[in-house]
Parts: sequence; C-alpha cells; structure tokens
Amino acid sequence: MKISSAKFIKGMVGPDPLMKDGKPQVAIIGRSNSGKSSLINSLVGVEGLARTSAYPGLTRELNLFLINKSFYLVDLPGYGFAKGSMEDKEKIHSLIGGYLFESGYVQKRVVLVIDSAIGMTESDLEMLGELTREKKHVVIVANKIDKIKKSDYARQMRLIQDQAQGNKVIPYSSFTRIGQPQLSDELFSQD
Ligand SMILES: Nc1nc2c(ncn2[C@@H]2O[C@H](COP(=O)(O)OP(=O)(O)OP(=O)(O)O)[C@@H](O)[C@H]2O)c(=O)[nH]1
Ligand SMILES: [Mg+2]
Repeated sequence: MKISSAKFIKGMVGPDPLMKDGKPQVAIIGRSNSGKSSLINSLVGVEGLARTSAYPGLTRELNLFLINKSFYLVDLPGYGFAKGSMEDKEKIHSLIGGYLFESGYVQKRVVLVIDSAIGMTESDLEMLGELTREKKHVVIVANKIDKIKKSDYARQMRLIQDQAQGNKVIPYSSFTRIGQPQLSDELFSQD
C-alpha cells in the first residue's frame, strides 16, 4: 500500500476514545532503544515523524499517528530500560499494559521490535509470552540488521527465529530500509 499521508495526532497517557473509533490500529512495541520510532519513520517514509533519539527511554507516552487518514500506528514507550527510576518504570509498564491488555482495544498487528544484534532479551521473551497469552497477532521485526556481519547473519537469524515461538520474523533496517516492503505488506494489506 502506498502511504500518502502520515500525521502525528497526539501523545496519550491513558485510555482514549480515539482508540475505539473503529479505525484499525497497529502497535509498535519493544525494548527501549530497539528502534521503534526510527522504524515508524522508515516504514511510512517520513523523516522525523516519530521522535527518535540516542538517549533510550525518552518516549513516555503512547504516540498516535494517523496514516492515510484510515488507520493508526501507535508508538509505545520502550520497556527494559535499566536506568529509569522505579516509579518511571512502573508508570511505563502500566501504560503499555493498560493499552495492550486492559482496555479491550483490538490491534490488527502488534509489531515487536528487537535489536537483531542483541537478539531476544529476557524482557522481550516476557513480552512475547504475554502477547501470545492474550492472543495478539504478533510480527517480530529484527531491526538494525545492517549491524550484523554477513558471516553472522544466518546464525543470528536462526537464533531469533528459534525464540520467536512460531511468529513471523522480518529482518529489517530503518537505515537501509531493508525489509520495508515486506513489513508494509504485512501490516497494511487489506485482509
Ligand atoms: N544501525 C542502526 N541503528 C538504528 C536503526 N534503527 C534505529 N537505530 C538507532 O537506535 C537508536 C534508538 O532509536 P529510536 O528509534 O529512538 O528507538 P526507540 O525504540 O524508539 O527508543 P525509545 O523511544 O527510547 O524506547 C538511535 O540512535 C537510532 O539511530 C537501524 O536500523 N540500524
Ligand atoms: Mg521511541
């Protein structure tokens, strides 16, 4: 699908009536610094749409984007950031959990973004388990694939695939846009 418009709507800090307006929503989640915001920018082809940073843990709201005036991308705060205060972590946890598991919202897909050079961490596996229990339709994006040496590629992808619990894994780079057509198809096809 061709992206003709992408607009930041708002940052949400709790339940929001927009999330029940019937437009399909795609959630982007993952560890802090895994590249969720960069992925959104590269996916829709709009530089600077979602705020990215070299300082992990900066996104503290659910950032809502309207694409082609017809569906939402939801950029969630990252989990697993070691340096935040306990209070911050709890806030972020309840924001993520509230949106994904407690509010009755339906996501067309939940995109779990991982850093492919690091692989699935403990917190990624925990999140994946929770998503599976809640019967979410998950797609795993192995982001930052540009960081992997050619000679390590097959082994690293196999490792990630083995931990993916049967979910689809798409190798991706927000920098080179490898994997962009495949992910775009997966998320935006009219099925
Ligand atoms: N090499 C490489 N670096 C990337 C890629 N995608 C993102 N990055 C870098 O990773 C860092 C974090 O990117 P963000 O998009 O801000 O990550 P985020 O997951 O939104 O982070 P939080 O909002 O803090 O949870 C930045 O320095 C990006 O430039 C990629 O595909 N390849
Ligand atoms: Mg972000």
